[in-house]
Amino acid sequence: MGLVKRGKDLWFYEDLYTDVTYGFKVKRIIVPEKPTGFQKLMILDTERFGRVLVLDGIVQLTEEDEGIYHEWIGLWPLFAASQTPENVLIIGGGDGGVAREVLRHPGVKSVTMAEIDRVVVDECRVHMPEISGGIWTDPRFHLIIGDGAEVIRRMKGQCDVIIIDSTDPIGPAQSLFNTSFYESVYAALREGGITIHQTGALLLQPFEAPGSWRQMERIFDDVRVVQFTNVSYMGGPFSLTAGSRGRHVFKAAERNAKRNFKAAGIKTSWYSPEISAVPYPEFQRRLEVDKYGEELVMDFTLPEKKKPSRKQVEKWSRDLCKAIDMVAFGRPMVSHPAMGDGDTLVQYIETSAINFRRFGSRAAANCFTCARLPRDKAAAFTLDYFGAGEAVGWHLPRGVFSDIKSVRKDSRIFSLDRSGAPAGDVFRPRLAEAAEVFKPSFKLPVETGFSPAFELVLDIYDCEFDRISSCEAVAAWAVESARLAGLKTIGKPDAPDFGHAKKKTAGPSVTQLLKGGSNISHYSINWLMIVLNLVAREPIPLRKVITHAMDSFQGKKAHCWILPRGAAGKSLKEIAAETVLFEVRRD
Ligand code: AG3
Repeated sequence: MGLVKRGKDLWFYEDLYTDVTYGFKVKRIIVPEKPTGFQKLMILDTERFGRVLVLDGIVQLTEEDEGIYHEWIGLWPLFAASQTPENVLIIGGGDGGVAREVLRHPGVKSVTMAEIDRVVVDECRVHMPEISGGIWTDPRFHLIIGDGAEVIRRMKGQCDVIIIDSTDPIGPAQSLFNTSFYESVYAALREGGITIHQTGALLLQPFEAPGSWRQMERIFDDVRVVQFTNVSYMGGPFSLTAGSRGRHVFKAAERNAKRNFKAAGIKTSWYSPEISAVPYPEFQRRLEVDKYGEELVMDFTLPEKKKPSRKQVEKWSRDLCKAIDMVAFGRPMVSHPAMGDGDTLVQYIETSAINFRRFGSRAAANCFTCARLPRDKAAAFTLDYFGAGEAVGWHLPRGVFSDIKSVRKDSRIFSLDRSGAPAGDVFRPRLAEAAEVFKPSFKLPVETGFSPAFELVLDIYDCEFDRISSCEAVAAWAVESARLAGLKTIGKPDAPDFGHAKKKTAGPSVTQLLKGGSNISHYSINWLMIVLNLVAREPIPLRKVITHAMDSFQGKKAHCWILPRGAAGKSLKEIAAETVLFEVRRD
């Protein structure tokens, strides 16, 4: 909405969300909105908040309450560390507020600020000089105009504290929210060092802090969220996500803070080591829960002459949601109401989807969650519901950011008993090279007659935000992908927005129903990845389909599983031997 006239008055309304906003009365436009080459900048003067810096329609700071944010993000990491923080790196922070706070610490010897946008630095210095205060004449302060993601690569092991004072992960700051950036932050820290990153409003951007937490937890030795509240970042509890190099750094954080704050002898208005910055328990729970993607894939024998009807499968999908405590999104889709051989039912759930199909007397069901999955409950409920006989389960770690060897170790293939628990031996998929799988001599299980269908499970990492965040783009990709695969589509791709545009879910989902199969994909805009499942009864050109998906989303790495589906009369060992896992890189 931006600037809006209300009667005689001019108002500003923030543009961060599409369904909620807040506004304030504008006294004067100090810098009318203008492009900087990276983003749009505007500075306003307001009655209530003083001057306000707005980037791309989002409030970055107000003179009235900037101290709250700058003290917490600037001072929390300085005081939490056990060593004196001598070298500090700030990524972003062009207004100078963080540098101002950091330089108050008497032990700090050097502060480098890497800001990509010179216009932010210049305009704030002219129109809001109090924000940066005396930093410009402080010999300890160094400014680099450049991409923080590049600057940091040159600073191996040099920094005690790295503060990432970025905009939200849309626009120029996107490259600061992915795994390779966090890896370079870790590499730039000294042992015992701390990094901290602004990660959004916990309630209104519910996937942002968990998304960063999840990536950071795989790289840093410990991670924690610091919660504070100010007025100008709409939505109440706001998050800073901190990571440490060294396992025991945060365990001593509170104790260190009290001691170090006292020793530093500085006066603060908003930060205090006595104030608990621990997130509310519900937010902590979400951080823990949203860390994992898991999929349970089940093939089981149906009781003789029992072919479940569409109604029965629909009820299974609804009741399974209840059993695993997930909310169903929208209504189930079916490729054919008769639910004959290979026909598919897909039900989106709050974090991904569940689906069912049948091949003769074998049923094939998947339960996928981008959150912790109560696996045994899902299996027990399903096997009991359908009165299943002999059953095979694959338990796959999805979107876990691990190396391919750990992914293999965590991909389990087992027999399932009615309690839902694995019974007997547990197998792992066969690890293959992409080159082997992409050779014409490689045969899919449908080509050898091993099984009536196969499933390609694909996790694509490090995709480009713009390519994965639009429903239209992902829908177009799904159609093109089916065409390349030579698979017949049924109807149009279903790519609903269950709220990702309003930041209520982590990303869009798309389902393209196919004759005898389906392509069900989910796009996580915080993890910058696509997780896709393609089931088909016909062979497909694997290399073409996989590289097309990676090219379409500019993904850099993919983990791919191929699973035989619906195989009857095969031993668990044979099924495991037909299950292949491989990695594809696109450099
Ligand atoms: N940088 C963080 C602004 C975050 C706004 N986002 C939001 N309200 N969700 C501010 C720069 C101040 N130095």
